[in-house]
Amino acid sequence: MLDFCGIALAHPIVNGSGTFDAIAARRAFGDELLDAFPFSAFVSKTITLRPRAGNPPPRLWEAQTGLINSIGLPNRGLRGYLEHDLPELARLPVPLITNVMGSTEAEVAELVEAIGARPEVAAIELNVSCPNVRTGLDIGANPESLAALMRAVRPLTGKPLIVKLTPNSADVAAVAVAAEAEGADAVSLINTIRAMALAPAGSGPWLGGGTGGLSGPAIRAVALAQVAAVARRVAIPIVGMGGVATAEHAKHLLLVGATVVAVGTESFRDPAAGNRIAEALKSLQIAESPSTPMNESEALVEVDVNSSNPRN
Ligand code: RRO
Repeated sequence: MLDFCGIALAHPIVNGSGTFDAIAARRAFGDELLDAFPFSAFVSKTITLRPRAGNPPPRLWEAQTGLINSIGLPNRGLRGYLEHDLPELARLPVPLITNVMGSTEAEVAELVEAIGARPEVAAIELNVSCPNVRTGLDIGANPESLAALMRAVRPLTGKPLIVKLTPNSADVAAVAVAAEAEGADAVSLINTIRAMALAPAGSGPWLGGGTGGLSGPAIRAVALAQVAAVARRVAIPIVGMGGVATAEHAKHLLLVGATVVAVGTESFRDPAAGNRIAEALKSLQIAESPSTPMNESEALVEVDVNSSNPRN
């Protein structure tokens, strides 16, 4: 068992928020899903205080080496989540982490207080990094505004608070340091990188939201660099993610200092990817992160020694 902020995890592989719909998966695959749940904890899609319809379609663009999404946070809102989704998610065989986002401190505070009061929820992830709504990004790109948000919400719950950082900031490590200083229990990164695709006719943006967030293989090297940079500056656990599709990819994030690794875009291609990666990781014999995060050059040496093809 792995200890993550006081939560016992059977292995280090979780899902990235919004990339695996556990309720739909149960409908599609039946209760067998419970026997072989792909992740050691389930992170919910982001919820907001009030229901949101999300962005106009099209919402996805398949890029050559990744996926650009402009989903725009469709969700039932806090009340709908508590009434409809939480009872379903509480039946999952793994701890539940609820991801929340607000456009003001007061909204985030209301969400944290309400979700924090629910015994079904093991931890709260604060999404301060959605690239597809204006207010989501601003807070997480700036250490001072994130610190102010943390000061407002930290006293409202005893549950672990995980801050989901944006890669779209000048200095992601400075934001992580601010989160830690104001009582975050963990940070998670990276969210998607702001990106754009033009309609094939060249007439304008393809995505209904104009721009979107890039995920998948294209961002793995960025994720590795940002997780390494954050690990050098904070002592709290890190959930590393970005383009992980194999156990080797997960291992690389663990080597540079992540405690837990999230799988996102790969689950769209292979819904069982979480289990596949967790199993393969066991045979790589690194189910636990190194006690001292490596710096980039140490990590590169390790990767070169242990990987048959470090370029993949
Ligand atoms: O819903 C989305 O468009 C979305 C969110 Br909340 C997020 O955090 N990251 C992302 O790529 N898309």
